[in-house]
Amino acid sequence: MKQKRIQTPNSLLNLIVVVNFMIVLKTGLSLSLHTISDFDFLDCLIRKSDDPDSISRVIYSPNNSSYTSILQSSINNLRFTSPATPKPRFILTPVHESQIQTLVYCSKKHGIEIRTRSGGHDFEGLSYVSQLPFVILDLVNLKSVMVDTQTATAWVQAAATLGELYYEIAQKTRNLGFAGGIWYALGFGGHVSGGGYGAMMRKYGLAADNVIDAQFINVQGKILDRRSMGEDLFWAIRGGGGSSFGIILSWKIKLVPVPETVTIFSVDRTLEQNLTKIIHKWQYVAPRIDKDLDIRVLMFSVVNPSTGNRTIRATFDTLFLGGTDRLLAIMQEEFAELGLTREDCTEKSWIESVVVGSSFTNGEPLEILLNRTAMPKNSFKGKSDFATNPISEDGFEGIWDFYNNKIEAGMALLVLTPYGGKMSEIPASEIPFPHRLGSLYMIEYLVVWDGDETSPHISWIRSLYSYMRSYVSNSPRTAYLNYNDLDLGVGKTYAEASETWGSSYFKNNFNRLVKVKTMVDPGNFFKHEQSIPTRF
Ligand SMILES: Cc1cc2nc3c(=O)[nH]c(=O)nc-3n(C[C@H](O)[C@H](O)[C@H](O)COP(=O)(O)OP(=O)(O)OC[C@H]3O[C@@H](n4cnc5c(N)ncnc54)[C@H](O)[C@@H]3O)c2cc1C
Ligand SMILES: *[C@@H]1O[C@H](CO)[C@@H](O)[C@H](O)[C@H]1NC(C)=O
Ligand SMILES: *[C@@H]1O[C@H](CO)[C@@H](O)[C@H](O)[C@H]1NC(C)=O
Ligand SMILES: *[C@@H]1O[C@H](CO)[C@@H](O)[C@H](O)[C@H]1NC(C)=O
Ligand SMILES: *[C@@H]1O[C@H](CO)[C@@H](O)[C@H](O)[C@H]1NC(C)=O
Ligand SMILES: CC(=O)N[C@H]1CO[C@H](CO)[C@@H](O)[C@@H]1O
Repeated sequence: MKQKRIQTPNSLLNLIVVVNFMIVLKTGLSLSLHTISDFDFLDCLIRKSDDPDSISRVIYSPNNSSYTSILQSSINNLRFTSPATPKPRFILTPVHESQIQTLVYCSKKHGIEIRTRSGGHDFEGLSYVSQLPFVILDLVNLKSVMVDTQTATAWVQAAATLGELYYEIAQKTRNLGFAGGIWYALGFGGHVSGGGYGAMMRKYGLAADNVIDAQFINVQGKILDRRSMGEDLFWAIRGGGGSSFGIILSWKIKLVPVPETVTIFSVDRTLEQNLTKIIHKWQYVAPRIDKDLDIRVLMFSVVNPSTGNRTIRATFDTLFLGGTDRLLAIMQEEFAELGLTREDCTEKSWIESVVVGSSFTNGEPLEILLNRTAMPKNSFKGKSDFATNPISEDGFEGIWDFYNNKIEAGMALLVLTPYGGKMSEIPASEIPFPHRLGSLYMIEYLVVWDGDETSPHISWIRSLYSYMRSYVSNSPRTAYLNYNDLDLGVGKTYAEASETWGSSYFKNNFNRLVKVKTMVDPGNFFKHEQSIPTRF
C-alpha cells in the first residue's frame, strides 16, 4: 500500500488521504475530486473549530475502525444496511453544539449534504442514507433529559429516547407522563419534529402539540430558541419535519397529568370469533369513546391450530387512564361486542404500562426502557392512511384476503389507531400535522422480513395500498409524516411536491411550510427526498 503524506496539523488528515488514495488507485481518476474535497472538508472542520483536538475525536471516516459500528448502531431498518446502500463520507458525533456549527459551515462551503440522526427510526432511512455526498450528523452524545416536576416541564436533547424520558419522569413522580410515542427506542429529535403519537393522544394530542420551546441550529449556524427563531419557524418544526429546516438540539415539553393507576388490556379475537363484525363496530366506537380510553388494534395473519387454516388475529391493545371498574362500565355500555372481562384487565402504574406497550410483557424491569438494543431489528416497509369513513365488512374481507392468501405468515401487520377526543379539538392549522377533525383512525401497513429479498414484500404492500384506495381519505389521500413513504413521490419542485407527498402529509399546511422554508433556508441547504421545497 502506498501512502501519500501531506503536511497537516492533524494526523487524522493523513488517515483520510491514505484511504482515498487507495480508492483512486482502484477506480481511476474520476474519484480524485472526492479525495480533494474530503481532504478540504476535513481540513475545514479542524481549522474552523475552536478546539481541533476535540472535534477530531468525534469525526469518523471509513478508515476508522469504529466507522461501521457507529454507522449501524442506530440503523433500525436493515433494508438500508446492504453494501449497495450509499455510505457517508464522514460521521460526526458531536459532544458540543459548537461542533455542529462548525459542521454546518464546512458542509455548506464544500457542498456536502448533512443527514441528521437522532434515533435512526426513519422508515426510509433518510437520516443516514443519501444519494449525494453526505455526512451523518449523529447526535447520539446529546441525550440529556432534565425533568422539572414543579413546572411540569422538561428539556430533552434530540438523541434521548422516549424510554429515557419516560423513565426519568417516573423516577421523579407518579403523577406526570408525556404524550409521546409507544415505541420506547424512538429518538426524541425526529419523533417530535414529525408529530409523534402514543396511547395518550386522544386525551392530550401529539408530542408536537406539547412542545413549548426548542433549541435549534439554522443554516447560518446560529443557535436559536423559540423567541429568536420566531413563531413561523417554531410552528414549522413541530410536525413539519425538522430536517427540512435545520437541526433541533433539544425540545422543551409540557408534561401531562397521569393517574397513579391506569388499566391495560390486550384481548385477542380471530375471524372465527366474529372479528369482522367486532372491527366494523370498533370504527364507530373507538374514535368517539371517553378520551381516557385508547383502543388500538394490531392485526396479523396466523394459522388457526384447530382448523389448520389461516385466520386473522386482532389484538385490542388498550390503555385506560383510570381504574378497572370505570373501564368495565364504559366497555359494557359502548363496546359489549368485544366481550371484555375483569380478568382481561390489569391495573398498573403509567410507567409500567409504557413497558408493556413496548412489547416487554415478561415482567421486565423499568430499566429495560434504557436499553436501546433490547429488541432485534429487521427489514421493513411501511405505509399509512387515514380513514374518514367507516370501512364496510366487505372492505375488511378484502383486506383479510391480502393478509391470509397473498403473503407468508407472520410477516405483515395492520395497525388501526383511533383518533377523536383531543385530536378533533385542535385546529388543523395549529401545527403542520393536519389530520384532526374528521379523521376516524389512522391505518398503518407494515411488512417485515429478514434478509435482503426485498421486492416481493414491497410489491405486496403496494398492492394492498392500491386496494385500499376507495376505502380511505381521498383528494388528497393522506399519510403520516413519521411513517414516511417515498412511494408517494420524491418531487423536489414546489409544484411536484404539492401535488404528491406535500398535500398527503400536510394538506393545507404545505404552503405555509414552503413559505417558512423559503424564508429560513432560501438556498435549500437542508434537503432530502421529501424535504419542503423553496419557492420564490
Ligand atoms: C419500530 C418503530 C416504532 C414506531 N412507533 C411510533 C409510535 O409509536 N408513534 C409515532 O408517532 N411514530 C412511531 N414511529 C415513527 C417514528 O416516530 C419516526 O420514525 C421518527 O421520525 C423517529 O425519530 P428518530 O429520531 O428515531 O429517527 P431518525 O431516523 O433519527 O430521524 C427521522 C427524521 O427526522 C430527522 N431528524 C432527526 N433528528 C433530527 C434533529 N435533531 N433535527 C432535525 N431533524 C432531525 C432525520 O433527519 C429524519 O429526516 C415508529 C417507528 C419505528 C421504526
Ligand atoms: C478511530 O479509530 C481508532 C482505532 O482504530 C480509535 O482509537 C479512534 O478513537 C477512532 N476515532 C476517531 C474519531 O479517531
Ligand atoms: C358470533 O355472532 C353470532 C351472531 O351474530 C353469535 O351467535 C355467535 O355466538 C358469535 N360467536 C362468537 C364466538 O362470539
Ligand atoms: C379450510 O380452508 C379450506 C379451503 O379454503 C376450506 O375448504 C375448509 O372448509 C377450511 N376448513 C375449516 C375447518 O374451516
Ligand atoms: C440490552 O438488551 C440486549 C438484548 O436483550 C442485551 O444483549 C444487552 O446486554 C442489553 N444491554 C444492557 C446494557 O443491559
Ligand atoms: C482500515 C484502514 O485502512 N486503516 C488505515 C487507516 O489509516 C492508517 C494510516 O493513518 C493506516 O495505518 C490504517 O491501516
